[in-house]
Amino acid sequence: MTVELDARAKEILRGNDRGGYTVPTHGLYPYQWNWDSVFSAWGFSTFDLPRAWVEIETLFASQKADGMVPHIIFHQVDPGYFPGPDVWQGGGEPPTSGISQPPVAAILARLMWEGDRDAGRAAITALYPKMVAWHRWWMEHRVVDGVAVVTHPWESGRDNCPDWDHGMAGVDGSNVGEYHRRDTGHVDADMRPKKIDYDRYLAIVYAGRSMGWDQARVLAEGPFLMTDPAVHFILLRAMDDLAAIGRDLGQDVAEVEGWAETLRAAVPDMWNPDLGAYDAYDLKSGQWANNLGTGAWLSYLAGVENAAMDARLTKAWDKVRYGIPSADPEGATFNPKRYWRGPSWAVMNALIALGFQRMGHEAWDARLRRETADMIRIGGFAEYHDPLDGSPCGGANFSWTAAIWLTWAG
Ligand code: 9YW
Repeated sequence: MTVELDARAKEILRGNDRGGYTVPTHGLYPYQWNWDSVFSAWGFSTFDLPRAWVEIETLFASQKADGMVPHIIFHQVDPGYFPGPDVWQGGGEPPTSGISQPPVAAILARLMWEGDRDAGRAAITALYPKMVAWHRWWMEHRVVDGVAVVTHPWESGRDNCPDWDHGMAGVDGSNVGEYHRRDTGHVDADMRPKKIDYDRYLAIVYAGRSMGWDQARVLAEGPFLMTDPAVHFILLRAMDDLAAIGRDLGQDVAEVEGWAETLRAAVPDMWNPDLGAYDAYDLKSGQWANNLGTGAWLSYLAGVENAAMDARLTKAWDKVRYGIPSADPEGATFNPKRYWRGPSWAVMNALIALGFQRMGHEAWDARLRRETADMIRIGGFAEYHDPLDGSPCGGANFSWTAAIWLTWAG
């Protein structure tokens, strides 16, 4: 069984390879997505290391002059996905979107590099200054008072999770006109964000576009701005990993270490005492999200933990059977099949497990790995899974789920 799943996972990655970059899955997502691509690279690194490094090189080839690495790169126009390059108008050749995605590159590149330094030396040496530039972009354009923020739910990678409900309520989506969604033609509409969400996603894109994606203006004037503990902890961990890579390469890492210090010093500011956990905060309306979600779970990744929160989190985990739920199972809006509002994501479980490993939570790591493997055995290489019964949700033959099987779960 395991051998068969290994072979199938490799087949999926090879099948989603479009030559230098990997699509998340055929049909639903026909372009290169930033963090999907890095997870795919990690997956490739288990059986084709040169191909793995090429994946990250292709991603960074679309880095903007200001250092941003875009969230989607539209290599070949495909009518199967909306909104495409004509809507985004993010510039570039190939064209890109106008926002970024969680900066996991340094975290996984370090693992790849430490797995085989000789094979990775040239690639990591070329990549290092690009990753520094991207992290500088985050510090300059997506960190407010030391805390990481997102200017669009898509920038967080967790589109419709309950974290964003307050911020989204403040976005006027009534003027976006008629448009034709393609996602619901590929997968069950009950597993996707709702129309009201899409109207607002588009309204935020139109606002950024009208500012010519001037990122200082997007931050200051955009219609959505929330702190994101998940991105914060990912960025903080990525800073530590980037500094480690830099030291290995004999670079002066003082600037990177300084960024890590800034982010670390602000961790207490993300603590919501009423929730008893790290939480997202809406900078527009001044409200906590009050959601026990992925952000809290990712704290371990950055070497942060809190005994009071541990108990809250494990209680939520115990309510489901297959991995970490993307929203609190006891929350009023929990839905085990609707995208980021409850389902378990193999890719998130793997990232959370890297945190457990960092903090020496071996039993949690083993449990999460077992549950994720079981979920994939039940539901296959789906985009994500129902955390109650492991059934497959969203798109099938998903690159990042295949990658997680090969690197950690399988
Ligand atoms: C979208 C590709 C992307 C992921 C995101 C996920 C979803 C929807 O799909 O975004 O249309 O961009 O939320 O994390 O990168 O798999």
